[in-house]
Amino acid sequence: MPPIFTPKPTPPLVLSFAASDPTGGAGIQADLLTLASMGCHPLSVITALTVQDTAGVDEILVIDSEWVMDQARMLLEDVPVAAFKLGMLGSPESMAVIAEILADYPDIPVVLDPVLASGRGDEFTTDDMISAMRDLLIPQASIITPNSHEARRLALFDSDDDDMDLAACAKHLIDLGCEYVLITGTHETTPRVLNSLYSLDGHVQTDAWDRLPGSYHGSGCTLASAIAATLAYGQEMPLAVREAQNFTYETLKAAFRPGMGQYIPERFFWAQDVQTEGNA
Ligand code: PXL
Repeated sequence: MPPIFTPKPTPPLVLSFAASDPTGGAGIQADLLTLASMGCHPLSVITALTVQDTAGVDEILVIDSEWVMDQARMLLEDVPVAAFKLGMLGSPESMAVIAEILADYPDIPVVLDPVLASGRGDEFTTDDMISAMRDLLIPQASIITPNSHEARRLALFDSDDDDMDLAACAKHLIDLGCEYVLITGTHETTPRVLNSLYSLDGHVQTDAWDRLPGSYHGSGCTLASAIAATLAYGQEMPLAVREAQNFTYETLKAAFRPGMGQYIPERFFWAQDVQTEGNA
């Protein structure tokens, strides 16, 4: 008798809206690697192309918002998505069409990484985009994951209160309508990196991590995708956020430097271990 073919169960599907980073460090490539490494199947809608190397971004080609919409709509008619992840979205028009799509799937968790600039300072955003993010996307997000610079920029956008500390910024962002805010502390001067999670009830948890020596390209994309993966597996938010940080920390410890610029997180650190053991 021929062997009976039993189809394998489909892993959780996570749809990432993001821009291409040819280095594979950040952007959609970071999301695909992270989601795959965490056992999800990644779906992708490309919002922009960048020309960059590990040292910086040279050019950005924004994809027309109609194309962004068509890519997503066709996919969503076909397959059931367990979580959405939003990275660099390219234009206020694309943000508007993505907001419409999210509104049609209100039960699917949304992880919004409010990418305003690269970690190296390349600027990605206009005031129109910050407005669209605040008005259309943050209200639909299950969690947003700004670093401390992004949290201040997003919160202070409509405020003159320069004295707002990060907890006050978090409250301001929660008031825009998202369920959780995770503010990452890499850019602060604390001895350890402090990542703090807030909800409508206020401060939920702070996780502290040793400062690693390198400068990393794509750590924020990795963290946000890892949260999307853990949510797609049904984890509750506080635990999802902690597990995603754990995963990200491992990728940074195993990071490599392929060119003359920043280090790239090793999203398959666990496969490397297996390989080394196999060769021993
Ligand atoms: O890390 C934010 C980010 C997101 N998306 C793309 C990027 C970067 C940073 O450089 O290039 C495409």
